[in-house]
Amino acid sequence: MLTFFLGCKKEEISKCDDNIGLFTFSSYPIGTAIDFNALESDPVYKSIAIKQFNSITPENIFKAQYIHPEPLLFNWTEADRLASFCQNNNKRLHGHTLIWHQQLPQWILDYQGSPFDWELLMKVHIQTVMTHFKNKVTAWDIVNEAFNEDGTLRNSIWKQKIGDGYIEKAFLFAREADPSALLFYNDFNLESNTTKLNSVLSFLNNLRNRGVRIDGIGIQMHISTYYPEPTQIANTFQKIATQNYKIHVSELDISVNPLGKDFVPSEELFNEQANLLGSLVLNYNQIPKQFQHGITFWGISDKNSWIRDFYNREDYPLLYDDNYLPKPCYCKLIKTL
Ligand code: 9MR
Repeated sequence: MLTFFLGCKKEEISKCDDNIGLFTFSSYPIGTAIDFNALESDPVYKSIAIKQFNSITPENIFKAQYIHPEPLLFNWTEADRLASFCQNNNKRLHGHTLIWHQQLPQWILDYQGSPFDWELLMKVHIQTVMTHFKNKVTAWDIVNEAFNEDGTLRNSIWKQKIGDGYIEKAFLFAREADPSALLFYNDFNLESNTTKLNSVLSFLNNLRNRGVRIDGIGIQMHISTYYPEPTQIANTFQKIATQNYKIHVSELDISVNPLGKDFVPSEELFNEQANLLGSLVLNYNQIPKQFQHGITFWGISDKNSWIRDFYNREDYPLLYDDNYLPKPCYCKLIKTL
């Protein structure tokens, strides 16, 4: 029943046959977050990842909890397998994420030490991971979600232990570890919350004025058919690009049920989802080329999306339905790229 509403019309996807991927329609990278377990266990998932996308962001396995489980232990096994997958299939690997307040291992949460000890811990984490993936990861989300919605700095464990200067230090340590990697600041709601966007921009500009190199901003864009307005998205792209930051639409999904109501699927709603994606892409196309880092979807099929688990609600936020059939937003993407 749902598949009927979700599916593209056959003639619409005929342009995209088995050997052609989404990225072949685009002048900038088209990415997906990869759920490593799905990649290794689900051949359909894997073949779509290979065929359709040319940029990969690890959804979880590069986060400190997985990659740095003990003070002196780095677990490279899965991350290395993903890096080889990217190399073998000619995919860009976007590293996500080094400094965040979530998905930290217990030993970091329990760590006792002076601000200097914490700074050293952060340095070792950033530099060990970045050095390990030198020439394999071309860009990194160095700091993730450091701001509150009111534009103040989030009181994360890093801010508590090191002070407000932790962001500057994280970027400096990163640059030292891999001078050729692109360094990003990544956050959510930047497209809908002007106060937050302005704070992030003035904070990063201030760091730049002090000589810290920051290459780009990841706008996550966990958005919905209810908000934001396409003009807000356009204004956000404009504002960031005019201040000389690359823009990565870094975690795109479009919820069709953000309020978690009893869900009534309709063709109209999935067309609305497609139209919002279409206008986002048309606006992204307007950004000067040197600032287009790419558009990354936060998953492949609705069934793999974090949203269902996290919010415990029925939702269909991605390009493919639960049976891996392309949805109207997929067709719209091909038309607008
Ligand atoms: O998609 C990720 C999910 O599998 C994890 O359980 C979750 C843990 O908080 O993190 C999700 O990814 C997040 C990303 O790393 C940062 N921005 C928000 C994403 C969705 O929560």
